[in-house]
Amino acid sequence: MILSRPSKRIALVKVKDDEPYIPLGLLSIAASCQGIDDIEIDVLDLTFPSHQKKLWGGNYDIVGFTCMAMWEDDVVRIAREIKSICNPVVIVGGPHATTYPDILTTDVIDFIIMGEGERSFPMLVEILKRDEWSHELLDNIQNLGFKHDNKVFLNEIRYSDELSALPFPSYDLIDIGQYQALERDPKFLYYKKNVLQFDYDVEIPYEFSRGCGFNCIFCSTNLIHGSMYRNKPIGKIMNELDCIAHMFKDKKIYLRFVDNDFTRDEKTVHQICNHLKQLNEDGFVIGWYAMGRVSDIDEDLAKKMKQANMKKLLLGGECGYQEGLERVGKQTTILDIRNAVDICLKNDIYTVVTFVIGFPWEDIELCERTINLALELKEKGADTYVYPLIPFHGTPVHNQLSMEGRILKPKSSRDFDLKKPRLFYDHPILKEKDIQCLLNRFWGQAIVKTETGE
Ligand code: B12
Ligand code: SF4
Repeated sequence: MILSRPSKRIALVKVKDDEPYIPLGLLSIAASCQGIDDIEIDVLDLTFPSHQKKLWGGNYDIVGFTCMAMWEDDVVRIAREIKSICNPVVIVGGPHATTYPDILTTDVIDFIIMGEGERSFPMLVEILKRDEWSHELLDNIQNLGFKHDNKVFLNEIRYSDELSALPFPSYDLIDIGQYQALERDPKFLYYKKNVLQFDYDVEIPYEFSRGCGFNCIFCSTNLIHGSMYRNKPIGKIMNELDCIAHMFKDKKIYLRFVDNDFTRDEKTVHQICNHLKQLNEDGFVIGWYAMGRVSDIDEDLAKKMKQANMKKLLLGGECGYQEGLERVGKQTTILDIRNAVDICLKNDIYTVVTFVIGFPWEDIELCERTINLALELKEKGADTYVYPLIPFHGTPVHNQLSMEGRILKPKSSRDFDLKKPRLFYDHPILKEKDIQCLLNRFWGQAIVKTETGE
């Protein structure tokens, strides 16, 4: 029997990272190509040495990278290396390709896909299969960025109106055992805090909604998935949860809902909770984690989520003073934050609240008010984090600072890391050392409290 090589070999790549996780976006666009004949897709997570080897030796025709802001330098470096080996077509998608389409001017990047990729990526693959393509053909692909005669063309970006047609992500393209092993590697503290903290085997990401309907000045999610909140029909969600439960039935699953606002649609959340409770009663072991909005949390919802085996809830606190919340556009109140935390802790939900300091209008006193609220909630029993503001490309705060000429170019894209106590722009009042002192105060006090068990 003669085995013929598929006409296009495609690698979908996530660069090596210090926080390992299953790249859901790549699994979703891989699934969107299922109807295309004569292609072969590998999803490669370069955190694994075996995947690095596969990329270098795989003789791929198309290499698609998912890219967050902090990965830009790695993506460009690897694209350059792989171009010199087998000269594939290089496509970049994900948050950074969307919010910073200028990345397309890099010589080794041929195409970008901005926003959601499930419609545009398979259309592009179909065209690339022909080995020659015209400007006119590319013009018809929404969300695509391409180059022609040394000029960059960015097509119109469209977001899905509803999610019923989204494909079930190709979880079958990942080796779950590799991720499970990684999660036990002491280097990866992030996972220790999630999967291991609650004694699960492996974290599986899942998404049932997109958009959030708000427009906080520091957030780029609206650009990536659109501003309108919409979710999959409940029947589809239940089917997909069943599929995940069965696919990984020999594992204790730690399900990560990646939705911006899990708690947004009360009816759907109640139905999801009932279903997860039922799956656990049927013998599957599924704990889960989600991100919610403080103003959505009430006693009834918290009880329901706890009964369905919710292990952890992340809430965006953002600011410790009301005027800050208003200027950020969060549309919540300080009272909402305190209430939500009280309710979650009362219902024995492990609650994480994140805050941001260093907004353009803030002085030390305002930042301290945020730190004080974070410490107050920590003292009550929540797990709180305070991060410096990173003005990501395309966000309202970035646009404003950029107009004022205040954005500082980092030495490396890896600096776009919230864990680094940095100032990413020329702040009118604060200096970088102020941010460092403020964060030291938070972490110093936070650690003392935890260590002494106060
Ligand atoms: C879950 C999550 C995490 C998880 C897992 C990360 C992940 N990307 O899966 C964890 C907790 C690890 C994480 C960490 C961080 N995150 Co995060 N995270 C998210 C979140 C909430 C969901 C991501 C997701 O799975 N979405 C669902 C999938 C289906 O969508 P997607 O990945 O965007 O993919 C779609 C498109 O982007 C596109 N696409 C993506 N890749 C590709 C590739 C190709 C070739 C193509 C054609 C298309 C394409 O098609 C996909 C389908 O439509 C997003 C916000 C959001 N709602 O998207 C933030 C988000 C991605 N995170 C963000 C940030 C900043 C971070 C951190 C840097 C924060 C920090 N601590 O410093 C870290 C960095 C992580 C690291 N060290 O690598 C930012 C990125 C901003 C930016 N411009 O880069 C986002 C957008 C949140 C925000 N508020 O703006 N994150
Ligand atoms: S921070 Fe949350 S509420 Fe605000 S725009 Fe982003 S996802 Fe929406």
